Amino acid sequence: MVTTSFTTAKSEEIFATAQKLMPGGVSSPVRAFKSVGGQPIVFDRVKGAYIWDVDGNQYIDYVGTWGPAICGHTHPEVIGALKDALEKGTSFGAPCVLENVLAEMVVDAVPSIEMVRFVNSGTEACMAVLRLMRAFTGRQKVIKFEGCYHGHADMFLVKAGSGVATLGLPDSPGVPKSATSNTLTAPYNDLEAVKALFAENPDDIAGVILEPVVGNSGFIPPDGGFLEGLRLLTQEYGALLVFDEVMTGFRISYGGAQEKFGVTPDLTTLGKIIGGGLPVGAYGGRRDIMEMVAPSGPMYQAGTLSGNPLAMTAGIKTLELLNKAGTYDYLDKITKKLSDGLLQIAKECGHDVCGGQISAMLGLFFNPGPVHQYEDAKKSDLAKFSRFHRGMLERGIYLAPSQFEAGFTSLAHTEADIDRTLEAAREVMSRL
Ligand code: HOZ
Repeated sequence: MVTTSFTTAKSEEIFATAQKLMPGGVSSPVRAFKSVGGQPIVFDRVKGAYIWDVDGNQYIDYVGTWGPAICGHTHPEVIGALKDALEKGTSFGAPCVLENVLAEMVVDAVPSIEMVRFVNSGTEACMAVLRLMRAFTGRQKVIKFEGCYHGHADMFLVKAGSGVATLGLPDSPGVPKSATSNTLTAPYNDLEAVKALFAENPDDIAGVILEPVVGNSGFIPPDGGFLEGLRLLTQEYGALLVFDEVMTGFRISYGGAQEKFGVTPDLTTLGKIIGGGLPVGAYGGRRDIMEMVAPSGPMYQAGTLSGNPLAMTAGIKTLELLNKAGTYDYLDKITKKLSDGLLQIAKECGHDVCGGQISAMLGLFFNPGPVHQYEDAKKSDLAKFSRFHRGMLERGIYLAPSQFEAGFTSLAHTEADIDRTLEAAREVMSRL
């Protein structure tokens, strides 16, 4: 195991300059390592399941650029297709046939999606879907869950997960009260709380949006009956059900969490994997709702780079690679081996932990559990997680720098990678 040769001098030097140029030295908060301490690692290149920093250290990567790298980084078929597409141009700002190809793949795969609109990020997709929920129902209020993260648009920055949870931020300054006055919140997995909100506002709720499997307060699966209950409640009150599958889409299964759990929402947001590592997002759903979107209908939403040929190409190739027999069995097998192994080692080393996995998504809380919602996740031993994170980093294992983020595996992770990770975990856990 690598411990003594671990140096990060170049990373530190580059990050010192970055801090003078960019807020916190980063382009997105979670990666700043604020909650685990130490300095972020500055990376140079990626390949397969591995990532190399500017000091030459190699890591097994369980962040996978926060989800998109499910086929492994720089897959030769994705890169080859991108090189060909690049020669033809990076952006047309006009229709291209690649949009049809990816749209058809998404429609075929995701049970709720009959029509789709491509955008450039998950944030954009969620922002647009909220407008669509309101436009379609003519209602203003929306229910979101504590610790779920739907991007950084004003109306979602209420009890949000991901960076907001990681940094322990209260609601963000700069968000006007008027923007969030129609955002109602409930604890995740608490159907009674949602029932109460509907009973109080029977004619005012446009819909319910959630991560069907939470990845932004750590990994939290839905309790049995929760998704089904939301489906029935929204139908009863004439509201829409929206699954934010930016993280879970094409990861939990090819058809996402909605396919895995057999619950079909009215609308779905996607991102990450469908762009194969390039900036992309999408929202889609029932045809009668999607036909509200301009220019078919009156709800306005637009984007210069939306549906650009590079993002479409990377997405198409990535979905082609995923849509093969055995893909998800493999992802589930190696991820289960990792998750079970971590839980077992932690227990043998005397730590109170809980966690689990579904397909290629996993989590481990330093918390006796069970964790059903963000309030439970918050009780985790964050100082212990920080020491664990640092120890793993020093041994060549790159984990998300927050207890409140999920872990991701890819088709490029081998059994040997998992064994090496567990060996490192045993060393670290025995000294925590
Ligand atoms: N929203 C991402 C995690 N859920 C964080 C992205 C980043 O910091 O790069």
